[in-house]
Amino acid sequence: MTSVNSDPGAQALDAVIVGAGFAGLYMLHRFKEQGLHARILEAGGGVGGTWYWNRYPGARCDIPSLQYSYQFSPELEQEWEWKERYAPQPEIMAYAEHVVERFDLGPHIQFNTRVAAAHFDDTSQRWRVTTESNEVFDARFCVMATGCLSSANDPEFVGRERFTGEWYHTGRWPHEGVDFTGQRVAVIGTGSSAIQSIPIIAEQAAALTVFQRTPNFSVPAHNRPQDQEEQAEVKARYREFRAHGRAQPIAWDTAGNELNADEHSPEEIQAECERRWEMGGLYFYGTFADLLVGAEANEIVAEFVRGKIRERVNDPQLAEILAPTTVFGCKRVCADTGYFETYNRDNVRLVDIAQSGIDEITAKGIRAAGEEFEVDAIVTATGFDAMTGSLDRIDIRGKGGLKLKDKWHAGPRTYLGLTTAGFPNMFIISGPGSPSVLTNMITSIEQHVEFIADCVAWLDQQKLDSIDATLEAEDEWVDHVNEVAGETLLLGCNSWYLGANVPGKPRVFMPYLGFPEYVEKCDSVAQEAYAGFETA
Ligand code: N01
Repeated sequence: MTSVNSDPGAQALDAVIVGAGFAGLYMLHRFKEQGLHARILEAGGGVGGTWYWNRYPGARCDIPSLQYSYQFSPELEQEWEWKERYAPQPEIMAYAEHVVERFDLGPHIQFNTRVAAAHFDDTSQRWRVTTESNEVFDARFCVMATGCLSSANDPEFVGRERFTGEWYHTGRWPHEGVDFTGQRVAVIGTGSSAIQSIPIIAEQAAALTVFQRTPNFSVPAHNRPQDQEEQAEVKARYREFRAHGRAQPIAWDTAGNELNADEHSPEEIQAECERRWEMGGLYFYGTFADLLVGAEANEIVAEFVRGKIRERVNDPQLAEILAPTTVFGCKRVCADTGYFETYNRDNVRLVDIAQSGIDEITAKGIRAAGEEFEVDAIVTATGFDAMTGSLDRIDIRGKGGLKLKDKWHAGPRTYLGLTTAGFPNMFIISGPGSPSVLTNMITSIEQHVEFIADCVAWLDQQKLDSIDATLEAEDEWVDHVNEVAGETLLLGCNSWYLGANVPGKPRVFMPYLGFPEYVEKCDSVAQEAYAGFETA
């Protein structure tokens, strides 16, 4: 049903989509196919979302590209040729740009347009979306495709304003690149972004000092040029290959072992761990079926990877500082290229700040662990205000002027991670409470988009104007997400999954573990005339 524009000064649309990452692009494509008048509003100057901003050296995906890619179009799957096993950022950007061209999305994307507010109008039952430059859109649907890892986390370091050198954040990397040749560089943080960029910065810089608050598990990615035979073989059976991926808990094929650790002999355990080491990176999630739920299974894998760190780092004391003591997978495991070996270089130093953190930033560098480190450039690889950060930065108000920030003050609450009660016709793609960041993001995104597109088509068939989650359904879903997380080992460390990386953020486990179960739930909700929603 098309309702009337309630505001003559506003541009009327059927749907505003916020963000031109992989979620926004596919949402636009689906809406366009359904004949909806939709537009993407994108803060950046190009498409790609997190891949547009994260141009730091070494940025690449950690799921093989043959899987970390769209599956909605068999033609697209066949025509795109991946060049590396794990595509680097420029190749992923080129893919996103190709998608825009191929599906003629360009005319419906407005760049350099940051959304400041989205308010639901109780009278017209429409969304009024305002940009930072005061452009106003009036739309029946508002889809937040704002991404899970797009709001940079900028810790408030004391003295930050005093620093006279260059300051970078991996998540907002200069488009022209940075040449560190001959410079003294500091990197703060040792998450995925740091682990990918440190080996490359170390090769360029005169001296590199890394400030580590918590060590991370990382396994060599074994990146290499894409094997063309493998690519042809996968393309020949892409439907079956994708279906198998979608049937896995993390929505991609890790060639997961169906047995628990205790169903193996010690020799078999060792062989399986070595096999995973050869497969590389996140294939380690498939080592044992009970990896994320069984403490013993987890410790076996954790200790195996610690052993490898001890082999990779020459100095035994340094190796101990670099070896995590936490649950394996409690924070997202990293896939690296020569990360631990980088600490064997003469120009690299690790500073353990686990106890006292960074004391202050000075005009010339960083004071920490009782020393001042003089540097020319500081790279903060301090991550993101994940999952809720980008929504928080928009003034979102639902029925009766209810602010999303107020509703979520004790932590995000959603139904299926896709909607939140009191905000009719607003959808969130890969929101808190959806599998999102625990899965192959592109596969999750496609499932969400298809759910939303089908829901909009159903509303029109039923001649309904709007849909809103009920509080009861939302409460039940939030309890269920917590219950599932509570059965795992994932609550045991200070991860961004829990919001623990951002001071003051409520500690709530945000993603949902279990892609196939999630899809089943969404399918049954749709089949039961959108159970758990009320319509008008
Ligand atoms: O961020 P992170 P990231 N003082 O939050 C430290 C995806 N990703 O950008 O652990 C000192 O993981 C912080 O320390 P601690 C992927 O899902 C994927 O690296 O909080 N240090 C940590 O070491 C990933 O999980 C790829 O104690 C501070 C680091 O900064 C997610 O994005 C590549 C600090 C932040 O690590 C985030 O990764 C890159 C402070 N005040 C990212 N505050 C792929 O491979 C934070 N830290 C696809």
